[in-house]
Amino acid sequence: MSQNNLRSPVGVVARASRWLLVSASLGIALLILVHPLLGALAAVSGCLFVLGLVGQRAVLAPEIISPPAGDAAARSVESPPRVSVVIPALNEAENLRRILPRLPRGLHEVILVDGGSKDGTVEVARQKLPSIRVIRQPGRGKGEAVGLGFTAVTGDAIVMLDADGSADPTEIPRFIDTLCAGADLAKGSRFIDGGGSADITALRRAGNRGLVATVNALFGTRYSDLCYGYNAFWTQCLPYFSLDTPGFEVETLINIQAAKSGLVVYEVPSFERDRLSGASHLRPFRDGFRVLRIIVRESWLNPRMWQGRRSRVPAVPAGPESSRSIGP
Ligand SMILES: Nc1nc2c(ncn2[C@@H]2O[C@H](COP(=O)(O)OP(=O)(O)OP(=O)(O)O)[C@@H](O)[C@H]2O)c(=O)[nH]1
Ligand SMILES: [Mg+2]
Repeated sequence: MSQNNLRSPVGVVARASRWLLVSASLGIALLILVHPLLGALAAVSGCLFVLGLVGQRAVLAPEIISPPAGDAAARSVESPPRVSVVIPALNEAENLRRILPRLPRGLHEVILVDGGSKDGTVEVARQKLPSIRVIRQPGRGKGEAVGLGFTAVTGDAIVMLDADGSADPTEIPRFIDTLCAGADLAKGSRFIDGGGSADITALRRAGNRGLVATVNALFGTRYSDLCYGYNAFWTQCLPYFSLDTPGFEVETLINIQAAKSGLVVYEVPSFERDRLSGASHLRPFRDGFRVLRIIVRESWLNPRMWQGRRSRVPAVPAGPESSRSIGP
């Protein structure tokens, strides 16, 4: 839908319902933050949310647009593709010691973006994988780290892999198979058949559910998961992403911008393990609000959102991947 269409009656309904959704989300967020006594606010917010949802659904329902970049056959990548793995890491020496040997053979490159670790992360990484490329991150934040890693990639496909051991490196071939099956973005999901999590708390699960419902309503997607760090995409899709956010909201941003750009997104079942050792860097409330902020911002920026109606197709069945090799 173009800018002009946004001035039509349909566009007005779309904008109004977006306002409703945004104000409802903010109301609910405020409620959680301040006090449960604000039940009235919750009720109003809930009503607004439902109204907004109905409005968005009504407007988005007829929109089905072909993807501009989804034709895998038209993509000039080598077969099999050269796979680059980008690993953001902050004090993950013990975990890297255990996950790097589990990477599949045949990877084109592994890029570690170190956020100034003090525990010998870089040394351990070099010891376990001498070919690893290390980038020192000048600032802070996972978002900044993966953004830096992406700019250094020389392969055809990029896999984002956390360093804490929660993402199983033997699932990488499943993500690559999904890209080769026609996806632009192979998006890991813990909440479809074959996926799961041993790591997510009830609070985070609820937050993720609310945020994913908001994104689906606003952007016409049918995602089952939103804030999950295990994803893969073709390097050629990088221009569709404008990753200007430093923190944990980076995955949400990628998922939203993929939808807004009409990229083909397939969800891939993935099992999130408990982090092997060390402490989480994520703070649920702070980072939850940052995710919400990005959702709101993206719903106002450049309303290409109307293009994004991609199906959720787990292209490759879940199952234990062997230590099979990928790449040339
Ligand atoms: N380079 C860099 N990496 C970071 C930074 N913050 C987090 N990371 C890495 O990003 C990945 C995800 O961080 P986690 O702390 O595991 O966050 P999470 O997976 O969302 O939360 P948990 O489920 O609690 O583990 C890990 O590999 C971290 O080491 C940072 O500031 N710089
Ligand atoms: Mg983690």
